[in-house]
Amino acid sequence: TEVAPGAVHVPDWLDPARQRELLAACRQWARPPAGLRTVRTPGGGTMTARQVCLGRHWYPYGYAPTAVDGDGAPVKPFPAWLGELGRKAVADALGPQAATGAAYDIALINFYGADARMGMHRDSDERSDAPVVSLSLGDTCVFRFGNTRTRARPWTDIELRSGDLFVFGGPSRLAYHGVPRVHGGTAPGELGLSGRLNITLRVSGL
Ligand code: MD3
Ligand code: FE
Repeated sequence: TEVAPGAVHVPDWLDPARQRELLAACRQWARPPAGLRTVRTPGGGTMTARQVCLGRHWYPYGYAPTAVDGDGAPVKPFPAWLGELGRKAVADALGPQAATGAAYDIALINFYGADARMGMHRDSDERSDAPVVSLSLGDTCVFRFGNTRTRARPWTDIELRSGDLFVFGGPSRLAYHGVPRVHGGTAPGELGLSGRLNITLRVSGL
């Protein structure tokens, strides 16, 4: 379903076996060095969702080759198979003509406990207008999709469940968005994940 121009939600895009494979990969990426860390904000706060990056390290607000707010280690490489998954996601959500641009080269993986949130923000640190691909695993969340002008209303609240794909291209690429709520204990039991993982795939343009 197209939620806004260029913003397409595909429920259940990953079948349970693919969800388990992606979760197993995330567990490896989360290990040190350059594993899961707490993101420090310029104002001295911390984000409640913890994060691990592939390809480049994201910090507020830019990309670096090493984990500047983690252990300082080189960021893990972005695997080719994940880039292919991103290209397939864009083709399925937006059509094959939308999936012909530069290759995906960055993944940001956010882990949410039941009390984690993400405030309304825009993703503007990439130098590319390629669509952002989002994959959800584990607990259901409320995803808040706003507008391109202000972090305030109007917005649309959508539930994202384990296995869902969301692609943000075109005019939606710079829309404000956030995660106001995670529904603890709603992950599919057979996945073996307590909490929520969101994997975003991006083209850095670097
Ligand atoms: C709309 N992640 O990593 S996923 C982020 O669930 C981020 O962890 C949230 O916002 C999460 O930056 C939301 C949906 C999402 C991701 C990236 C977007 C929506 C987006 C980039 C541009 C527009
Ligand atoms: Fe974002």
